[in-house]
Amino acid sequence: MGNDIAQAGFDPLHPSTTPTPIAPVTVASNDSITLQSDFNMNGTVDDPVAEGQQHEKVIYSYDGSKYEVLRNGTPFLTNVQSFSLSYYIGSSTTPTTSVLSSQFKDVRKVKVIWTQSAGSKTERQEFEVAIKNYRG
Ligand SMILES: [Ca+2]
Repeated sequence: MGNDIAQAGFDPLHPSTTPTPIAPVTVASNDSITLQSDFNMNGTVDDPVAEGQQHEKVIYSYDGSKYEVLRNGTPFLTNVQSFSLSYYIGSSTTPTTSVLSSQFKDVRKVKVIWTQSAGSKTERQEFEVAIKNYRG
């Protein structure tokens, strides 16, 4: 998941801000994120991709009723008791869970927190990932 976030916005055919490069993030909510890139370097985000190619659109979402985090519809984490995403916008040093669509291009870093249970144990994971292809 960290790699998917870090690589989002990979778009070597659009190195400057004109024409507009591919936005790394197109959905940024508290329990779901959609990332996109141009890994096969054909200038567009392919969804679906050809067989054997890396997904260019990646969606992580939390299904609380099943305690699962899905990656493109396939279970990625199970026994997940809580899952939350928050976002650093532009130069802000405080993450927010409320991102306007006009701010998606300004998502600079993503904070991920989840708790997972196994028997009587609960494990908490927390990390932040910078979007390496952030262009603001
Ligand atoms: Ca592509």
